[in-house]
Amino acid sequence: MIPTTLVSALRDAKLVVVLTGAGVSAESNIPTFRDAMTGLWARYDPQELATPEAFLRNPKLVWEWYAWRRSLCADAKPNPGHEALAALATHVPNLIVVTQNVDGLHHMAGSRRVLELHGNIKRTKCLKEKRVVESWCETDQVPPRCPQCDSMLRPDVVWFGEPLPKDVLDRANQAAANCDLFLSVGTSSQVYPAAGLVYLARRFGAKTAEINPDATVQAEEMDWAVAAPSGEALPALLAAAFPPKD
Ligand code: BJW
Repeated sequence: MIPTTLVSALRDAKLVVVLTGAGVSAESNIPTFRDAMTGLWARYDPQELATPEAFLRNPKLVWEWYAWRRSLCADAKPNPGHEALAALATHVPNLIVVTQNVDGLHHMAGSRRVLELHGNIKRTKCLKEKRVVESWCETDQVPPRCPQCDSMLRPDVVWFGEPLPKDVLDRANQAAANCDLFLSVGTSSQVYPAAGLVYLARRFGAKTAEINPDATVQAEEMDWAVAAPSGEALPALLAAAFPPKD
């Protein structure tokens, strides 16, 4: 399943960047966005739920949709794909996970160097002052209010048309430009700027690989495309590059 040349590139790499998307959490029972039958956008309209305009139009609807998604994430556990990435970081000199996921499962699996490009669903921030509010009271008011400025709380995630957190994006760009190996795992590679990181990595000389059961628009441009679920391919890659010692 894993090309031997990819295994060698992993063994030789000084800095590995792994861009992850919703597919990495699919095996933890968190729905993806764009899978044809099971993706969230097959059932829900992103323009009504994942834009700042949607929140201003109907804050209660958006808050309640995210409350449902938050409960899915709260019940979820890391899968073998998350665990393999955390283990891989103990074998290679430097490994940075750049994730589009908001579920926190990489941290839960034990990954330490994680850049969350699209925020984290477990946090909220207030609409007016953008102050992060880690915990809040569920009251009759939906959405709840910021205890300090009394503006509405919203999920601390990045909606369409919003800028990504600048410091996080800067660090992701820097990591991509400096890595030897860039792995794109479980993402449809349709959402920018995240989908552009692989081009930056290539321009600065990195080898690139995709892990996804369905080849994406970027597959042909990669050095390797592994057509398999990440919960199988990442443990297989780890075992091939760094076999357990007995
Ligand atoms: C498996 C698997 C298994 C299944 N194993 N794999 C350039 C060109 C065109 C457009 C743009 C551009 N630059 C910017 C834009 C606009 C826009 C954009 O990209 N639009 C495109 C969709 C057309 N981008 C933005 O608006 C971004 N902001 C921005 O650019 O701001 C600029 C700005 C600057 C200054 C001032 C103002 C603005 C923001 C994007 C935010 C995206 N937000 C969401 C919601 C986050 C919160 C939430 O969770 O609700 O992020 S949308 C959604 O898509 C979510 C995801 O993180 C993101 C990416 O999705 P992902 O992870 O790739 O999931 P899927 O479902 O698409 O793919 C899953 C894959 O897994 C599939 O391929 C499966 O095959 C695979 N899979 N099982 C491995 N077991």
